[in-house]
Amino acid sequence: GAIEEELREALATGVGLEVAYQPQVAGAGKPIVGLEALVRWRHPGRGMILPDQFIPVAEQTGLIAQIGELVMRDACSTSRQWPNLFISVNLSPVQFRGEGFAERMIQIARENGTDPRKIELEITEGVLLDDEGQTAQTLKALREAGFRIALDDFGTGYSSLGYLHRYEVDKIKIDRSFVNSLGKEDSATAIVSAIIALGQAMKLTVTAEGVETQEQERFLRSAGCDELQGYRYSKALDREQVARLLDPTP
Ligand code: G
Ligand code: G
Ligand code: MN
Ligand code: NA
Repeated sequence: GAIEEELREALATGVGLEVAYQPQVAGAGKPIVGLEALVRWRHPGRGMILPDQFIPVAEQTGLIAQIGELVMRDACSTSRQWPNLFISVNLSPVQFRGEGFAERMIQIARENGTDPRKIELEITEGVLLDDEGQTAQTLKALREAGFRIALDDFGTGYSSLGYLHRYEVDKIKIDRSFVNSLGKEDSATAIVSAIIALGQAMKLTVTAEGVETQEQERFLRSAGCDELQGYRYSKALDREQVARLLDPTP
């Protein structure tokens, strides 16, 4: 279709696909510790298109591999610019299943002079649903190279606990639907508290996504959440905006 052709063109010309970065903080009033890379498509006619609208097409057409590599290269160069921060990169299940995926990630980091320990790869249940042997092998290769692994959208899948039991990960990111329901539904309070306690017991870092209000922040802080991300701190920014936020000139 039209989207596929235009996406191919954007990849071929390098015009239109951009990466924005959303800050992650080490707690209320604490410094920025990480940036999540979020791809955007500045379409010549249609304006800014968000990933929900083109990632599925990219997955169906195989273009996701190229998009993923573009995002990874951008993340590596951002990592070089701010070596004290970690950079999070979202992985599509289709991309993860691709032949030689772990090797490509390792190669891109090496080509860009980026320490894989500064790159965090966010995977969702969709990644872990697949063939267990292959998934475990790819995860192992990535972790051995130094990449950190985060379980994104944690708690929304079918078998979140089963995955934690089977696969070694470094971090869990509490899905923003739970954070959004804090203070509105008692179950959200219980679920978020339990996820944080679970993360602490397993010595994993716990990040809350979609933090918007002071009440959510207060609750998450008192429950012992390690990192916070959401509009309360910052939306996704382009690199110049990140630079102004991190290195403000007086
Ligand atoms: O802000 P936002 O609309 O950017 O992101 C919407 C969804 O798209 C999120 O679930 C996010 O994980 C996903 N997403 C954003 N950037 C990427 C990317 O580079 N690759 C993949 N596979 N998904 C992404
Ligand atoms: O699934 P993933 O966690 O990668 O999604 C990131 C998405 O969450 C992006 O679309 C980003 O724009 C969005 N997002 C980030 N912070 C907030 C927030 O505080 N509130 C809401 N509603 N969305 C957010
Ligand atoms: Mn994410
Ligand atoms: Na998420």
